[in-house]
Amino acid sequence: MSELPQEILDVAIIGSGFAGLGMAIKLRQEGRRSFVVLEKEAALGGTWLVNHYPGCACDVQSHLYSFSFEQNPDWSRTFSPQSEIRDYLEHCADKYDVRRAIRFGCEVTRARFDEAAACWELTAADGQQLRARVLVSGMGGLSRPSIPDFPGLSEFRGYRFHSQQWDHEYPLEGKRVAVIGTGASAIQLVPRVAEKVAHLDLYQRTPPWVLSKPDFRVAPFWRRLFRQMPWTQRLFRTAIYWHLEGRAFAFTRFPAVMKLIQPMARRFIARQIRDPALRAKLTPDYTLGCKRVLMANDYYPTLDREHVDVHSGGVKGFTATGVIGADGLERPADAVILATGFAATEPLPPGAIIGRDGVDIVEAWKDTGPEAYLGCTVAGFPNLFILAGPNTGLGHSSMVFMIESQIAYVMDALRRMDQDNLASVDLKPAVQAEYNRRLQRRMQRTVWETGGCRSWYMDAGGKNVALWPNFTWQFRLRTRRFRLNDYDWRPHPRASASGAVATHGAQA
Ligand code: N01
Repeated sequence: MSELPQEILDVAIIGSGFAGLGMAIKLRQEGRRSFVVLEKEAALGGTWLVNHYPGCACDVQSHLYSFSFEQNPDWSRTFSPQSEIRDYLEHCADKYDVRRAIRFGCEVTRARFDEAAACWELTAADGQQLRARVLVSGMGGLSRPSIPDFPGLSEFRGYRFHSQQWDHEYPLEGKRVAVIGTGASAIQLVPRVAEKVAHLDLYQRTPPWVLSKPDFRVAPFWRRLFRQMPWTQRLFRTAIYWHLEGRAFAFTRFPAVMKLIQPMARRFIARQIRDPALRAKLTPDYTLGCKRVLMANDYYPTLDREHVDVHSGGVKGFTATGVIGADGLERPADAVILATGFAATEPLPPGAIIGRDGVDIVEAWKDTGPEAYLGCTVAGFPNLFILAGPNTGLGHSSMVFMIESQIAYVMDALRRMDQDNLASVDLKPAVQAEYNRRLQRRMQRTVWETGGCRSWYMDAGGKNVALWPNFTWQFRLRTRRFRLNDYDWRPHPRASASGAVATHGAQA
């Protein structure tokens, strides 16, 4: 292990997806030079780099699912494919000159707050160490694949991989393949896999509600218009924003409205699935919106094909040669694709983030589940800012909007720390508790709580730790200013010795 470096950087950012990259760009734009982005992969892009399964695309309109300060007139479709989003992020890194701040292949395995020096000590997998005053996590909540502990899985001798670890080298042609899961990833990849394989068995535990996807090619006329008159694109973006924002009414305030959309979704199934038994299997019994509402035009037609079978009830286990369904029957499989989602309620492994008094963030969250203030700061973890943290996810709009709101909050915090010569800011436990008490009270009225389903938004205790139960503009308003009153803080030792912050006093 290398020695601790003497230099203390201003900011260390973990991850180079929308969150980490957006943070780096804002730091650069403000003329800050003392920062680094630590990226475990060999390239940037975060979730849009590592998820590259066939059919991978965004299910939020690209003209909104992009940075507000870098609108792209050249999106090829209303919902762009993964490769285009990854290229867009590459473009942003170059245009805003942040690539040189990224250390690729640097996986941070441990971050520990050093109370005396008021900085974070980071250790990477290869033993490299660095220190930074402020740590910004851009790791996202959906980066750790969830691989259920299916009985017999390790004995399965065929090929298997998770949707996030797609192996494009594996030839699917002519194979008998099992796909497990019917979430957002599965419905995108199943049609592409079905095109190639001899037989596909899809293991569904809970059917999703699926609506048609208004996915169109963006005609050259519109691209030209957006390029030549950028205000037209801003107008378009604003229209999409408010169109989607209107849905928050139904998701968070009047879930009964969701039931009015269900007949339309049922008709969508009926139009595309001929067999009544299969239709019944694919029709959810919970309120639309309780789990993520999915959009696809080719999912149901794929399930209606002769060589595709849907098996309800999930998976009982595995044998060396196949999968045992809920009906107890074993079906042979050459390959198994686990589209089983992410460990969203356990976003960090134990030992990764150690705060004040040596407390592990996993331990701090033991009783409450992941919780933060504005999804960003956690009591006992000074100078740590989490982007896309607990309860910032959305069921109805673009995460990039939430991320940009939080970035503005972090920038304001940095300015405030500089201005007042603060060494550390640590969220007051009472602020965190009150914020989350109100948030969870607000949550009770949402479709995620009342809709009669079990989703990945909930932790083991049934608490929704993933989603923001309100309008996104309300989140934007709340994150506009960093309020020092919400924090205990310590002045910088030099400032305190010189009396520069005497009027504030140390509250740590
Ligand atoms: O994961 P999921 P995902 N036995 O958790 C099933 C984002 N995303 O990767 O519904 C049997 O939704 C599970 O069944 P059930 C988006 O936020 C965005 O598809 O729990 N089955 C479910 O069917 C999304 O919500 C895009 O009963 C088991 C599936 O596996 C999030 O990522 C695209 C099981 C997991 O579905 C996650 O999506 C893709 C078990 N033990 C993803 N455990 C965009 O376009 C799990 N399942 C932006």
